[in-house]
Amino acid sequence: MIRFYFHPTPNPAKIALFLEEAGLPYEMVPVDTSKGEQHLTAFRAINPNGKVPAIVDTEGPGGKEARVFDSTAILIYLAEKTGKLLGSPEDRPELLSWLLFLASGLGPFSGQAVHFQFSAPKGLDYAMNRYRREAERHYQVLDDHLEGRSHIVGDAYTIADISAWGWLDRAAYVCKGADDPLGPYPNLKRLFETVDARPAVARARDVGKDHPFKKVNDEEARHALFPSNYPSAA
Ligand SMILES: N[C@@H](CCC(=O)N[C@@H](CS)C(=O)NCC(=O)O)C(=O)O
Repeated sequence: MIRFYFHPTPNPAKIALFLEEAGLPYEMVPVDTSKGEQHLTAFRAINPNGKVPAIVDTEGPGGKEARVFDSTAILIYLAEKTGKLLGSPEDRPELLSWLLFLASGLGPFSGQAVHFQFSAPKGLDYAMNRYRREAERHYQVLDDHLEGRSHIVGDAYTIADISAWGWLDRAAYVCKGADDPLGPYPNLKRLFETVDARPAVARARDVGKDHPFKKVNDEEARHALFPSNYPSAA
């Protein structure tokens, strides 16, 4: 059994999609990051970085309970555990390269682009432009790579496509104000639409639907999500 620590945001969404694709039994454990539940001692024992997603595999290596945190680590762990969505062994160098590109580039730059366009104080144009343009540059790298290819790695659907989907799903926020945010990247748009049409995506989107996650972006939420902005409280 997998315990899946979840909030309805892009990085946990990747794991929801993998679990649904693989048909692994799992129990969703809500972590309401707007209420600060990611900072609770019990959760920090599972992810010392205080972020979602994280999992506990009650039957980890050697039959022992194991924690895994960070979406890319979880995707690799679960893909290796199940033998699913890893692509072919010859493509492993490409898979690792693109997974790390997504984990260290597309994801963080997309996240910061959203932060500076929606949450940061007004007037920080340099930072806003820097992160948005870097996110768009990562879109372009992927779009160029996908020319003449059906998927990011090899010719099959893998965890690299799942990883990309998690953040591409938020392109309208990353590219604030754009009518068709993926329009300038036709190969990337095609990949997103191909993944997004999978039946498992509809199931992944339903994860946590019945839990009353906090939606209000008030002072409590800002303290919980951006604690480094409040050093005196740390
Ligand atoms: N590198 C991490 C990033 C995790 C992350 O930033 N998660 C966000 C949700 S998408 C989160 O927990 N935000 C709440 C917080 O930062 O306190 C991963 O890929 O899992």
